[in-house]
Amino acid sequence: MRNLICILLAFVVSSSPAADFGKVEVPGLPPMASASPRAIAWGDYDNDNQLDFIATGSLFTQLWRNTGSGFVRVPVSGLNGVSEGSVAWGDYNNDGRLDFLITGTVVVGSTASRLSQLWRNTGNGFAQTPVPGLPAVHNSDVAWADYNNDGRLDFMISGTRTFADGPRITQLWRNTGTNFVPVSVPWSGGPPKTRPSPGVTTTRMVGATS
Ligand SMILES: [Ca+2]
Ligand SMILES: [Ca+2]
Ligand SMILES: [Ca+2]
Repeated sequence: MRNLICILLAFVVSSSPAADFGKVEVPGLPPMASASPRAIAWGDYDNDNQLDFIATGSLFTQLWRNTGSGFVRVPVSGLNGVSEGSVAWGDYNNDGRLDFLITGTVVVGSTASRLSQLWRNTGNGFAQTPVPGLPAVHNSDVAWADYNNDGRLDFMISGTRTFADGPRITQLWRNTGTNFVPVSVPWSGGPPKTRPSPGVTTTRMVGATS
């Protein structure tokens, strides 16, 4: 019986498809400094059934379109390069085109500041869409989800509002159909800076939702 199990296991292993990954060069894609938090999000923003991606890193933000045989960079007018940020795709207005949220540190001249911006996919490019009251953050994360099942994507945002390590925020914003409004989420887990208990893990959420 033991020999039979070994033979079956050997058959399963030998008949399993081997993982076949190889490095794909993307000429022009800048390296990301290891000390700077960065983010990459996949999403088929032009609906050609080929996943594209947007990357942020050391004060850059770049959209790259999948041509089927490689990637080409697509300029987004007015989009700042950021570092210590996050980016996430989501079709917040249900027009069938992926939009995106981006946060992070931006430097204009010699002045560093933070941003949190929603960019709408117009079909011919992207246009920044104001979200009144949305806090600008860095060391941040953003994620889309329809938490209240009304058919409209909402989002969560977390991060730091100053360069002096605080104040930190984590907020849920509800999509009303015409705008976004913050939602009060009662917190009973202790002071905001309480560290998680041993064994508790947190998950960074970066991805596309269509
Ligand atoms: Ca595509
Ligand atoms: Ca959209
Ligand atoms: Ca919703």
